[in-house]
Amino acid sequence: NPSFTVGSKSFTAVAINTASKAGEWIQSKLGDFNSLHTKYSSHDLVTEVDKGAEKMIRNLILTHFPHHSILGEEGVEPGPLASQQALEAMSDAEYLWIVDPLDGTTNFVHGFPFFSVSIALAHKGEVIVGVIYNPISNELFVAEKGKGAYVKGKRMQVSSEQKLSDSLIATGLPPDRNHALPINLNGVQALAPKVRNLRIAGSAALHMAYVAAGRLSGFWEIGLNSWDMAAGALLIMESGGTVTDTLGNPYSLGVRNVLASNGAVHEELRKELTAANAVGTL
Ligand code: 2AM
Ligand code: CA
Ligand code: CA
Ligand code: CA
Repeated sequence: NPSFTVGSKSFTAVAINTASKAGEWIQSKLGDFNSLHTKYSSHDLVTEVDKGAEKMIRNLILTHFPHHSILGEEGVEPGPLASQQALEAMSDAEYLWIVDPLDGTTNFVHGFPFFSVSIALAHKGEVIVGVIYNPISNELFVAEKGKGAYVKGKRMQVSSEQKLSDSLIATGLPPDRNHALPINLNGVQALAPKVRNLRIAGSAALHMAYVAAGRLSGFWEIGLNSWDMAAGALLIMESGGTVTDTLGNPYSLGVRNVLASNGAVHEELRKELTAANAVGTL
């Protein structure tokens, strides 16, 4: 079993402290930032706040653990190939921090208050700590492998819905308009009439934290990256839920097309996505 500390320093305490500091800074910049750039297209935004938050997070982590590796969204060239290559290049690291400094940039830019900081720590490729912080609701979601998951100090458990027709399910609309988006829209079209309702709120990490907290019964999305999911996946598994890819293979850091649920509706969701040609091929 990996330890959660080096000397007296707790990995989890550093993850919590770092996510909180970055989140408070991001919140202070809401409606007060200048530079806005697009990465691939007008759908894919990045701001000085994304970059500043990542810098802050890197510095804080490296202050405590100078020999650890860090994979952060803003340190990687845009596009699916570069992000897969960056993950592979770092897969040898014993301790790898996986960071999305601001998940939900589009929401942040528009002042829609649903975004988060996501920080995970993997030991030899397995996520052992996951923290997601929503500065607007002041909710901190924390999981340690084998030790459960908590929001604001309260133990979380996934929802109890047994059928899709009783379930609130979330997804995302990926910015890749040519490939990932049409695949995901197949799923939206097929599932919308079958679930209680769908939510598309714009932060994959927060959607996953909500599955862990039992506020959503499931979530799927095509074309995500490791930093969107690493913390959320551990939160869900430690809350009693199930995380796979859209084909049903177990979660790992390399998963791009994710299916997460309370477990009970997992198979029903997977079948619907398969029937709708919405599992993706990335
Ligand atoms: P971001 O805000 O950190 O960029 C919404 O569907 C989700 O898609 C968000 O979690 C968003 O993360 C993510 N996302 C944004 N750009 C993306 C891209 N180019 N490829 C895949 N996912 C992306
Ligand atoms: Ca982004
Ligand atoms: Ca993200
Ligand atoms: Ca981001």
